[in-house]
Amino acid sequence: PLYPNDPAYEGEDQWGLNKIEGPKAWGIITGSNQVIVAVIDSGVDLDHPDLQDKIVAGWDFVNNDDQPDDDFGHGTHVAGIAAAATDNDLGIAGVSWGARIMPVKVLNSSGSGYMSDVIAGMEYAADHGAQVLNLSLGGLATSSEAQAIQDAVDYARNKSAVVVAAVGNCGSGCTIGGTYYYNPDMYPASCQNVIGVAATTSTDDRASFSEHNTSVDVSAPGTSIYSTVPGGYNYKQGTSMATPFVSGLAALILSKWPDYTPLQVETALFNNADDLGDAGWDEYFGHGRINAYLSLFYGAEAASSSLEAQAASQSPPTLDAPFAPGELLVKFKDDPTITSAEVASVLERHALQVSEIIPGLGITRVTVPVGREQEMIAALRQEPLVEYAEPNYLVWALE
Ligand SMILES: [Ca+2]
Ligand SMILES: [Ca+2]
Ligand SMILES: [Ca+2]
Ligand SMILES: [Ca+2]
Repeated sequence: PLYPNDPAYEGEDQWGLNKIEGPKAWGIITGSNQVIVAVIDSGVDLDHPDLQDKIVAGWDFVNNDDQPDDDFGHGTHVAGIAAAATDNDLGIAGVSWGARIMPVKVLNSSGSGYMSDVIAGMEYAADHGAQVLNLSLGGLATSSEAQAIQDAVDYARNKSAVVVAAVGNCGSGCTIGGTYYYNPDMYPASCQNVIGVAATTSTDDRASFSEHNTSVDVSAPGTSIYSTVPGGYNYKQGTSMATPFVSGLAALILSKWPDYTPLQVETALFNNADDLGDAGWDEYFGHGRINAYLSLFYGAEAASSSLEAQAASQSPPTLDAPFAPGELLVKFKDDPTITSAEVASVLERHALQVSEIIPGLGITRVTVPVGREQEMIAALRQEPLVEYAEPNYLVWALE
């Protein structure tokens, strides 16, 4: 085993690192600086002394600038858990000592944002070489209406990026946007090809808030988690905090096995997790609490898609999910015989104003009269040229 000299680790403020067998894993590999973890969140404190040397260029999709600083305090915490500067006699240790952090700001100073920015952020990260996408955020959507975020997941995955997302903190019920929800499916965690992460305690119990449903693939420490915050360090809890433990471990796996596909990384994580609760996969812990040492030591051999199949067989719940008023996400069919004039005429017929085109995926954000979103969605879904039309869901930091 290898033990870092960071004071918070030595002072036993970072129980999660020992729980996942960090020291034994670090004895094998401490993490390559060739692996980039995108923290798609509220930004990162770009000059935090325990992070600044780990940060690569990113983007701020909220303010549309190249300074994705953290004005909410969530993304900085997430970044430190996955990949703080480690063994530098300062602050905390991260799961991957070497991985670099790409800050991608999609949540505003209140910790909320739009699915359209999450999609654009995922695409940006995948296009700029991130191999792990950490999404400690989520929104409500029905699976039939979450095609835009699924497209972004698939886009990233086709560029060999592993997508890791928090399953949500409404496991004992919660109020979102004035409506009470119990254990709702959160997106992107509920998309296919996403590693959904639940939260555990220092005694390997489920954190009381952690959601339990088919989106749970694995679990990781998520209570009393000490990490970086803007200007210092503090404790937070949430599936948001569990998620970067998995992202950091994915970065370690990719350091040892650089040619692994996302499926092989998932398999290494799933097959080598410490089973908790009922034997085998269960909806509280998924395949179990991650084990960094075993995931590295044995590596992946076979594909495991049982959970994805299980998730696909569930009928989607109907949710009155909060969305951006007066905005829709529309995708036109990817068909070279469709002319731009034909697209323009559809837009014109429905009096739609284009606000933004998310380039790689060809998803268009359009404005419609406030209050008429559902009516416009129904009308657009009748258009032969339209592949899908959906609300622009609101998303939140899952703390
Ligand atoms: Ca900025
Ligand atoms: Ca440190
Ligand atoms: Ca999954
Ligand atoms: Ca189990």
